[in-house]
This record gives sequence, C-alpha cells and structure tokens, in this order.
Amino acid sequence: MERTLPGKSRAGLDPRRTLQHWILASRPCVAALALIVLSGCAPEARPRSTPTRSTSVATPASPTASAPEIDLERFVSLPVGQPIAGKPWISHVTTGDLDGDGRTDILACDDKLNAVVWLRQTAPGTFAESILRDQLPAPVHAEIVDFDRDGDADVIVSCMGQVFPNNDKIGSLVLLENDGRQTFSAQPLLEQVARVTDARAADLDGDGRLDLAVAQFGYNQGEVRWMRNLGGNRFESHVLLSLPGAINVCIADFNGDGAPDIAALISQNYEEIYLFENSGFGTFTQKIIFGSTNEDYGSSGISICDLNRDGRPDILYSNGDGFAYADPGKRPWHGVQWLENRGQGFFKYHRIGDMDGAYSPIAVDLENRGVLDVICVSGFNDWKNPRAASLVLFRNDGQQRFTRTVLAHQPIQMISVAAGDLDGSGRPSLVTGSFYAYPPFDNMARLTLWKPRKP
Ligand SMILES: [Ca+2]
Ligand SMILES: [Ca+2]
Ligand SMILES: [Ca+2]
Ligand SMILES: [Ca+2]
Repeated sequence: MERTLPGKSRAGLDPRRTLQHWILASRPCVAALALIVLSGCAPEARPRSTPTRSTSVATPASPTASAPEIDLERFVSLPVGQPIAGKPWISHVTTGDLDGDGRTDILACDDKLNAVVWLRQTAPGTFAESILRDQLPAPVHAEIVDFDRDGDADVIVSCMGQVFPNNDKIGSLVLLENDGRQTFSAQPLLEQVARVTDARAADLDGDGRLDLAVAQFGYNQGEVRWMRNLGGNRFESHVLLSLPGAINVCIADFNGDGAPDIAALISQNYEEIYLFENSGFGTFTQKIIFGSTNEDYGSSGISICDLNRDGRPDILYSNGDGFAYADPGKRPWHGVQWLENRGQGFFKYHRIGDMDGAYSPIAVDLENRGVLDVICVSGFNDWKNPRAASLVLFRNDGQQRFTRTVLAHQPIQMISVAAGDLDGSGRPSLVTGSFYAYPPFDNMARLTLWKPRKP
C-alpha cells in the first residue's frame, strides 16, 4: 500500500483536490484527477451559497519563532497494547472509563485491523488490549458517550469505508451499545453515505434524546449533517453543509444561549471553520469563523476547550496536514492556534506556535495548576532528521502566552493524542497513535503511553 507520491508540481495538479488528511491517494486516483483537471473539466469553484463571514484570516507570523526548548525527560514513554506488526495505522485514540471501574481506559481505531480496540486499565498503568469490535470499515473516530442514557458507556464509531480517496457512498456510523457488562452490539446509525470522519452526540433539539452531528469528508463530495434522534435508533438527517473535506465536528454552546451549537472543520478545497448556531430546536444558522487565504494551509484538527477559563468554549486548531501536498511533508506555516470565543458567536484568532506536521491539538492541565497547556503530535516532518519533533508541548503561562517545548523525537508519524489519568497518579498521562503511510519506516510504534515522571 505504501508508495511514493507522484512528483507533480502544483502547476499541473492541485493536490488539495486529490490528497487530504490521512486519506492517501492512490496513483490511479491522482492520475485520473490530473486528467480531469488538464482537460478542463475540473469541478466548478465555490459551488455553494455564501454564508456570513465574521473573519477571514491570513496566516500570521508565529509569536514563538525562537529556538524551541527540549525536554525529553518530562514523560516516560513505553509501548502499550499489542506489539507492532507491519506498519501500524492508528487513526484515533481517546480515553474514558468504558467499564465504570474508576480507571481510565484507552480506545483506539486500528485501520489495519478495521477494528476499535479497547485497552482496559486493569491496574494502575497496566493495560490489557482486546478487540471491542471488528469488521468496522476504516474506523477513524471513536466517541465514548452514554448514547441511550441507560447508565453505561457506549461508543459511536465513524467509519470512512476506506482510507483512500473515494467518492462512493461507503461511509457509515455505528453505535456500539453496551449491555452493561461490556458486551457491545453493533447497530448501524447511518450507512451508504460519503465517508464519515467524525460524529458527536448532544441533545440538539431539546427533546431529551441525544442527537448527532456528523462530519463526512467524502472526496469531491462531502457534507456536515445533524441527525435528529426519533427514538428506537431511528433518525432524521438534515444536511447543514455540502462541501467536501469535513474532518471534525465539535459541539458546545458557543454563543452562550443555552443551546448546543456545532463547529466544523473543512479542509478540502477550502480551509475553513464553520459555526452552526442552534436555535434550540434543531434549526441552525451558519457562518465562517475562520478562513485561511493559504489554500495549502493543511487544516488537520480542532478540539474544544476553555483555554482562557472565561467560561466560554474556545477552539483549538492545528494545521499540519502533509498528506495534502503532491510532495508530502512539513511546511513552514504548519502550527497550532486557538480561536478565542468572544461571545455572541464571535471569535478572535491567536497563533500559539509553529509546529511541522501538527495534528490532534488537545488542551491538558499537565501540571495540575489550573492552567491549560496545549499538546500536539506531528504526522509529517523531516523524519530523516533525528531532531525533528514528534510530540510538542506549548506551555501556557496562564495568560495564553505559550512556550514551545519539544517532548519527543520518536516515535515518528503520530496523528492522534489523548490525555487522561492512565497510571493512577492523578496526573495526566498521554497516549498517542501512529499511522505510517510514507517512509521512513523506522522509529515506529503503534500505541505509546507517556507517563509523567515522578517529581
Ligand atoms: Ca448506554
Ligand atoms: Ca434530541
Ligand atoms: Ca448556543
Ligand atoms: Ca474561553
């Protein structure tokens, strides 16, 4: 499966329309699209209605351009779960207490196994891996939530169908419903749709049942939708946006009116973050709250946190998608930023720092000081260089001024990170997942646990 990409310049082929975010183009796809572009039959630009734009932001200079600090001693890293076999494809990791025993477990999407695996914390810092569910076609996001509200943790799995670009309706959404004894039955919630990359649950229409927001990357066709839960695993779908390249949806009450809103990251053709403000009854008003003028910006992920602790949920945002280029790799504008929620649906952009190949930004109070730091992994970098950073901390001084510290140079090619008390110490540990699509295939890992060193 692994291969080098065609060495075509952007002058002949816009790779943005061929390759994207852990969606790896095969040569036939690229060649076919090049042919379409060269023969003048490219899809029409901007085939959509124009929403209200509150900001349109060029890539500003980073405030942390000075040489980074390095602290390889902050965490002890060790492999966790099954040993690697071949080249691992872990697309997503998350943490949560799946069996309700008070210990935080790890869930991961393994795209070589086409399975969601459960790493149960059996004793402090000790994990036993089992397959929670297999026969899931290219699972790329697992969301732990008590979806049926019966008191136990269920899992909602977003499946792309395949990780290679494809316009076919091969995406699906699967509920793994917990019987209370950690036997999970798989129930399809959505099938035969453009490839699904993310889904989150919240009661979007206020009727007491959890509904869903869904991101569908597709390829040339994708969308953002919400699914009204009618009960009995019946849903009524509403398309919020018809654009390819949706990679994340997040739900929070962004405008403070009491109703959960939806934020979505679009990374194909456009590099934009949309806000869908909820009336409270499941009708939404959309606007763009971030748009880069750099069409190779490489949007790679968003997550929600209240970074400045003012009570308003903010958006952490990374751009480091190296798959998006004909010549995959790092770019000087890759990095991490946050959109500060200023209330009433308005946001202010702040660059946090530069980081080659930045993926999976998360906010973690690493030192238990009531301040959120930012952690990011690198999916793309100059991996021939042993000094290339694969795990980076942006330490918050409490005033949202960040100091960049490199925490690790290996394993390389990590695209997902999650935090939790994974050693029983009460302090946050990290878990990372690696996805090897391109050489070099050294310093590999599958799942890595990062425990804080004892003070
Ligand atoms: Ca449940
Ligand atoms: Ca509902
Ligand atoms: Ca709201
Ligand atoms: Ca805030």
